[in-house]
Amino acid sequence: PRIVRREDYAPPAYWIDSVDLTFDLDPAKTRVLNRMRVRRNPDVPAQPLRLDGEELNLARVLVNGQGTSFKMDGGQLVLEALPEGTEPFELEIFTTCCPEKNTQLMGLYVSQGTFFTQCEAEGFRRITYFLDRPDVMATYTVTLRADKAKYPVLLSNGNLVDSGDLDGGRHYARWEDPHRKPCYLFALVAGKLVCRSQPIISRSGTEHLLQIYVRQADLDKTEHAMQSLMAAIAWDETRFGLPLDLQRFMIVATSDFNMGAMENKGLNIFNTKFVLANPATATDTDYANIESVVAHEYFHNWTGNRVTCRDWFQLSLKEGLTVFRDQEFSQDMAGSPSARAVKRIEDVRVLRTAQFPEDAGPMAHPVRPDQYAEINNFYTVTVYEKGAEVVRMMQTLVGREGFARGLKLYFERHDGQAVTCDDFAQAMADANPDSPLAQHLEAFKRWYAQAGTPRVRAQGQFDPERGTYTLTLRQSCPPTPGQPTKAPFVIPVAMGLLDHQGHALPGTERLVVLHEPETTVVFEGMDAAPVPSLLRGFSAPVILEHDLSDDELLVLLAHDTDPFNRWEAGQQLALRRALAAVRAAGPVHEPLDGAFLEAMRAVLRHPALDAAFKELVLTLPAETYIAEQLDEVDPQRIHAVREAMRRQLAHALHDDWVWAYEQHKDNGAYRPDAFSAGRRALTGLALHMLCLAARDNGNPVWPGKTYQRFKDATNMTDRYQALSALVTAGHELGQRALAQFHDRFHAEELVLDKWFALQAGAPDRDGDALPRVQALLQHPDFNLRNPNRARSLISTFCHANPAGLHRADGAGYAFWRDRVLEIDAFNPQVAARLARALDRWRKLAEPYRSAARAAIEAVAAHEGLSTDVREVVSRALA
Ligand code: HT7
Ligand code: ZN
Repeated sequence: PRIVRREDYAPPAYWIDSVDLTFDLDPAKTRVLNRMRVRRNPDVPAQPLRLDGEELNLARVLVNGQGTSFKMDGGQLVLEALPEGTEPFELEIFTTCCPEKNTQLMGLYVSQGTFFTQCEAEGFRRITYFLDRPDVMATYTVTLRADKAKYPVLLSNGNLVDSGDLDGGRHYARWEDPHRKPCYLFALVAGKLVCRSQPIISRSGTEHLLQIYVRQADLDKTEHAMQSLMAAIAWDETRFGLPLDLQRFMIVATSDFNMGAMENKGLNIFNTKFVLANPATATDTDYANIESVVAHEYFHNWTGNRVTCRDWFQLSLKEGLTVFRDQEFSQDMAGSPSARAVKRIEDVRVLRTAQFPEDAGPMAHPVRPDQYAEINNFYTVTVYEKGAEVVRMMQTLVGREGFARGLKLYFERHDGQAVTCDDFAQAMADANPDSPLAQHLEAFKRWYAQAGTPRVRAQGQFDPERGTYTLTLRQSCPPTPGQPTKAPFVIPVAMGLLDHQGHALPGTERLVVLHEPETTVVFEGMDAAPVPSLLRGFSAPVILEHDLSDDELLVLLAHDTDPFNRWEAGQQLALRRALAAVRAAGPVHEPLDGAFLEAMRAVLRHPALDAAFKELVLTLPAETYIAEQLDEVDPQRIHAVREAMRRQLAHALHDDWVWAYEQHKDNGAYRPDAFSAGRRALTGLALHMLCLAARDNGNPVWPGKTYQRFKDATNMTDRYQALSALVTAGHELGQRALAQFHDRFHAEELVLDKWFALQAGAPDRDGDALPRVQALLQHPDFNLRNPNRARSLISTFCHANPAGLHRADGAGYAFWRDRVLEIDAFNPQVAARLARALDRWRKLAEPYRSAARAAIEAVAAHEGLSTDVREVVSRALA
């Protein structure tokens, strides 16, 4: 396949200044008339105009109203006989396409009788011939014509300027978007939808209309998304002085969507999962996700739309920055310092369980990749989450105010432009000339260029005679594909020192900026060896290695003023025990010791800690995270060890779990705020533990109580937690509850997704997970073509049930192989994400390794594989 390289970037040979599109919408044959004003780019040598197109039927091409010659070359429409000079000319292209056969969900497609578009990254070329690249920006006028009864609502970007009836029961609407935009931000929607409308007045006094369009039956689930949107608008004005620049801002929800949501200018299109919520159908996690995704897409209006990417290698310019902004927003919304820390811990958990493995595997790539075969494969946790960490480090290095100053300068310089990650970093540095960022800018930008997770090794030395504590920090970074050696990174290490009683030592808090392979920091006036608290708040996306003793970690867990490091100390203690038990020979015994269990009890019973924080501390590191620490991975052994640890926690802390449940179970009328959500999370964990303990001792009391709570619940969080506790513990009441849950919610698509996901992720017992999932594939409610449903069953099993997937008989891998091939035939993007589930196959112990390799090779050998899946499996095998 053709490899696209960053170094080959060249400006376009033509500019498209304006686009006038007319759509005659018909699911079987939609006609698209595209009239563009085009001009040669005087800075580029004269050459033919090559327009991208995919799965289009071309009917007519006119230049300034006259027929013209053209040729086709690898899907591109090539026009050679164009007017000389740099005067604009009119290019008119008439094509048709077939939205109802568009199973890839890229371009124009139909979902449940409604037309939707998805153009990022390269979907616009499936709608019309175009210069489908983000640095070509135009103004758009769009006329939509369709049957009025079937498609009463006709939407596109910008402002509605005209509408009316046509002959034959048809009608039309014309939209004008005054903002120049790249074609990936184009959108249209046409169908039977209703909307929640909300007029608002901004801080500067301008009026705007906010609208959320959904199916009639979903209208009562739009309030939270609207509240989130209003909060996001207010936040961006307050924190960064960025106002809403549109009269009308619309969100539309669809059940069929490849990703989470899309920031089309003024017409965001969302996966229903990130819009719809009411207390009966959505969990606290759903509520939190909606808040952050609604905000994320809204924030793109500035970071992505007003200033966009020059080319797709710069994707993190908009995605890393916008994820950082949505993380900050959610922290601010959470309120208390403790709730902010909980959000930070959750974000770091995602980074460490998903991005660190990516950075250590065959798909490792820099935040700004150097090459790709299929850009859709690079909407990754590296570009998004590690990209956000890079932006966060900039804020750490220039301070919060300095960061706002940098953003202001970025918009002053680049509003309306398509730019690069260098432009962003330069604006940040120029706005903060005395900062460590400006001082080390070129070295700092290695975060964009070098893949791999750096390691920082910390060693402390106390000298009782001099009363000094010397801390040495050394960095290194392992090789990644195509990058055998790495230059030093700029790593901000936030830190402080404690004494062994847990008191913070005054004057020891600082930000150490490591920019060389090794740095030494000396602390004077020390009476005794201190306990270092390093990388506070996870101030850099690195792996910290240290030789703190268990006792020192226990001090940090009990006393650190930095809540992130308190949680981290608990995770380190658990990880040490998990790794020791995994590495030990023979059957798994009890991996946890009294000191660890007492420390966990102390956290659980702590009078001043928030419930949400306790839930995080008492949740053991994930199996995939444990696996990442090992050179050779036996997934069954890791599962057995983690399960043994969970059971020990369940038994040893039994009375404490009962206490935690009783203390936190009553929360009044449902509100999705961080405080009550934390209480529900801890209640849920307590029920999981109590059902697990009951499994061993055969006592029916807690399963019975859990089942009762499942039935009596007044919100989905409590109901789902209870159901999950029963199913995860493998209790027979779980089956009864699953059936009742299905009966009650069979008409709610998003709730059924939870029903499938819960069963797909339930622990494997004697190899029962795979047959369970195979049976669910045959369930009448299963639909492989719907991405949410396919992900809820298949991706949950392949990505989040390691013991179910990694079977000694290789049947899990055969299942993966068959599903990847089956899905690839109609939706390569979804298939390629599923294909990533075996990225780390090389680390597997035998017999898993050989069986996994055979399955990947079988996929690679398949004829007609998409570019998407081909890129993933060939990198895996390289
Ligand atoms: N910017 C959006 C990316 C996106 C996307 C990319 C490829 C294929 C389908 C897609 N849907 C949405 C999402 C975001 O980051 O906001
Ligand atoms: Zn985004």
